[in-house]
Amino acid sequence: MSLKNKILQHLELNADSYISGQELAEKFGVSRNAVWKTINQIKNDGYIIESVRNKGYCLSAQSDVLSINKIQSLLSENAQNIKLFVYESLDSTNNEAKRMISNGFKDTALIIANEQTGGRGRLGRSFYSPKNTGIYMSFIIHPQLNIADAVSVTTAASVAVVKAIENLTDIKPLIKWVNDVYIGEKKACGILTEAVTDFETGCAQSVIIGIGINTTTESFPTEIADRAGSVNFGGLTRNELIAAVANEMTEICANLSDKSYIKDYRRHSLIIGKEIDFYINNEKQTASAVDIDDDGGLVVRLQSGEIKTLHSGEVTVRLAESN
Ligand code: BTX
Repeated sequence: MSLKNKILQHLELNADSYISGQELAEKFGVSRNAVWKTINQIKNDGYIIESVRNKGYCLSAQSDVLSINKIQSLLSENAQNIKLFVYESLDSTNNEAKRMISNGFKDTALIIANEQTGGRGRLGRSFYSPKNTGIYMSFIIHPQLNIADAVSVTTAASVAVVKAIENLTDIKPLIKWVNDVYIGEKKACGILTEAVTDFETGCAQSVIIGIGINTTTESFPTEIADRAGSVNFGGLTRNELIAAVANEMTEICANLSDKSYIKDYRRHSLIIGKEIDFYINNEKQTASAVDIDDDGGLVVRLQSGEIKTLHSGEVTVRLAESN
């Protein structure tokens, strides 16, 4: 480990308390001048470090710089086996996950990027992923589920995100079927799940769960500015939110078959009880959203009175009718 990483790790483990240059120099067997130079390098990476004469250096716990050490230290015992990868920039964390899997990667992992240059949404859409102000990450799991059950992982991931946000803030996020997380009337998170299938067994060999969360993004491209929003909860760092989502995901995935997360999904549904529009065979249909079934399907009542369950697709909420 480089001196920079050693000092950073030590400051992170003691965040918000002062450590003298002398203590760091003795601990790592280097001169105080080397410590001073290294502290400046760490500051240049974006960390907030206060230096006070006669007290030393103090890393602010509010430093919002992605850090493997910090995330690792916040992972629960059950989540400790997740291998963490943090990148400054990637085309897409889902693409990186696919590259790793095709190179034979077999572990549970979380790939995180500080920005994505080609962040992907569903159906070939893009996900705006600017530097420093969002979480762009992909879990790789190997659940050996059949394809139908693998789909439920997406539902589980949206529950993990809302629970993580609720655990750390006073915000009340809601889930818009299938898997968008809304804060107020703005989409703050999107989830893209992709499976690598074993054709012989018909099982999802590996599942990639890509999660994009806007944390402090303030301005969005014009075409999405009216729909996109951020979590933006003062003092919440990306490292904390990433670890909280990973901890929730670990718990939910360990009990995926008991479907208990569906209760949480229903509780956070933005659309149950609302009038919605959706398309079947390019034809617009209007219905009332009645329930979410145990497989994550959306149960709707059509205007004809017929009850139908949707398993995929896009719905829009008719705000005027639904208040
Ligand atoms: P989606 O197709 O439901 O959402 C994409 C749509 O949402 C876009 O067409 C646009 O209207 C809007 N949008 C684009 N960027 C944002 C944004 N930052 N915030 C809110 N709305 C936006 C949702 O697809 C799935 C997105 C998954 C993103 C993650 S990030 C990590 C991983 N890597 C990757 O390439 N994708 C996933």
